[in-house]
Amino acid sequence: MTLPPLLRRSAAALFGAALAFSVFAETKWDMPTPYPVSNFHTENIAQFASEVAAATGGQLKITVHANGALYRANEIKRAVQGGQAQIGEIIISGAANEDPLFALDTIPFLASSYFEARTLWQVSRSKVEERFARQGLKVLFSVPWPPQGIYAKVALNSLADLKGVTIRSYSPTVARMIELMGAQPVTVQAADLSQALSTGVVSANITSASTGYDAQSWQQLSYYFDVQAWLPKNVVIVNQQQFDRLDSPSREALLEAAAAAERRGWKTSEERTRWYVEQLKKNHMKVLPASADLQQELFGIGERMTREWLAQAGEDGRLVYDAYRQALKK
Ligand code: PCA
Repeated sequence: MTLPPLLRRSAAALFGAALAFSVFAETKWDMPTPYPVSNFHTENIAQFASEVAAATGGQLKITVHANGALYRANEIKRAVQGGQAQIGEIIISGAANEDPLFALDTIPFLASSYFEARTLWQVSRSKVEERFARQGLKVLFSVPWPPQGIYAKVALNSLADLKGVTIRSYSPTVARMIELMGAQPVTVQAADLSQALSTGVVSANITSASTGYDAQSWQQLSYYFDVQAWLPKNVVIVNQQQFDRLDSPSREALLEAAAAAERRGWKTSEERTRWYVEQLKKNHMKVLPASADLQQELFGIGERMTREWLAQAGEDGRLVYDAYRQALKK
């Protein structure tokens, strides 16, 4: 069909305007994350970002800045709240001082398998989301770390072997546990872990086989006690105002990619756990279960921290806790 000249010109103008609009509508987000590029959380997030770009035809571009490079681990939440970064990844328990709900997944031995961790997330998710929402943050997805164990230089028969030892902590709850262990907590972010160990700022650690592998902890520490105390979760949060500014196809694409990332992340975390532990062994770490004495002492700390948490967490805490116990019985 040939258009009369006037119509042709206006069609061209319209097309030009549409092009200009689509360039204008392109949204670029910065996404600070705390962990190394090769970590499974970061890989999962990289895939999430590329799925969002693909699903929006490049309209929403998320640039991932891993390893605390844009904002350090403990600055990311505030950066997203303030809108300096639009989206980011944090470990939920890093914010435990702000709200007891953020401490729930680091109470020792409350949820120490993938099944239990999944159940705990199912019963606590809406309350955790609500707490973030009060701070102007929308939760997109959450993925657990492998179970947490103790890294040490010497064999541990009981807590007496850790008396006064400086132990690296990544959250207020972990610090509380270390205190109750009779040791000395020092907060060190994952990105600084190997340096803190090699300079002697800390001489033991509580984390997963995954982070022990990332930090090559066999260089300073000889033992990994695979006590499986809890599975802390990371969460990807977005600034609610930035989210609201997206057009609705972009919002949908983001939520869909987030749901896929959550499913994929839980699966990968569980599947890789054994592999990570194998890597520690391959690098000549002694991987051991806790001795009966140590286990009993740690369980005692878990019970105490559960009581302390219930006392702090009020009505909502009690509801979540009861729902969790109930769900496990089914
Ligand atoms: N790795 C992170 C948090 C929990 C984990 O397994 C870290 O050690 O910082």
